[in-house]
Amino acid sequence: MKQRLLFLGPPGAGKGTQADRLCKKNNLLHLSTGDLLRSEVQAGTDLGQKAQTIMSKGGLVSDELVLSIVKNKLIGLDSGWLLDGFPRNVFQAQALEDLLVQVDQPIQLVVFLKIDDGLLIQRLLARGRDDDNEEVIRHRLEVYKNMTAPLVDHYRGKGLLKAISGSGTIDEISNRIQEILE
Ligand code: B4P
Repeated sequence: MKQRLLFLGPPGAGKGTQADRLCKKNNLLHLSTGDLLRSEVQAGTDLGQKAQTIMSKGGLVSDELVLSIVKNKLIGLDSGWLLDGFPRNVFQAQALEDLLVQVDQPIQLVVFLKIDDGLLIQRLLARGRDDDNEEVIRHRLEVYKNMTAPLVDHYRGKGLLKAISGSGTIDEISNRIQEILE
């Protein structure tokens, strides 16, 4: 099975949910930049304080902060990994590629979870995290369309992307992902 994966998709597509399951089952390190940033916020670090205001409005935290977190986790790692919610823009994707060349661990597969806006909004409102209110969700979707969606073509062009539908039950989506990982 592929050991170096990236999950791409809009907020609420199920990236975090599926990444968590897959990593537990296959012993991969789950690297969610959203979770890592929320831990910094909770711990009240300088980085967390800088990130909090941006996250509560649904914007993207600075590339510099996010990259420093990811680099610390990836360098020296000897297990497989799954990147969830990172990269979020072309600059982060390029920086990631440079880093992965350095550590000689190229991405093996990018899984793109496709899903309609209506379903995303419904799911996120039902979750009700601090940044899950309708105004902030709509802004996160705009940011996704402008900044993150171009990565779909970026990875498709490299022959790394496989798209699956993100609608259906959590088990159905896990099965779809399992099929493309074999
Ligand atoms: P993230 O933590 O990445 O938030 P997200 O995109 O909303 O999460 P995700 O898409 O994983 O949610 P999931 O589908 O699992 O980012 C939050 C913020 O952090 C960003 O807005 C940004 O400010 C900052 N940030 C993070 N990474 C960054 C980066 N690289 N650069 C800059 N800033 C960054 O879950 C959604 C809900 O749907 C859950 O309640 C789940 O239970 C439910 N669900 C999942 N699958 C379902 C299904 N099949 N059916 C029904 N419900 C389902």
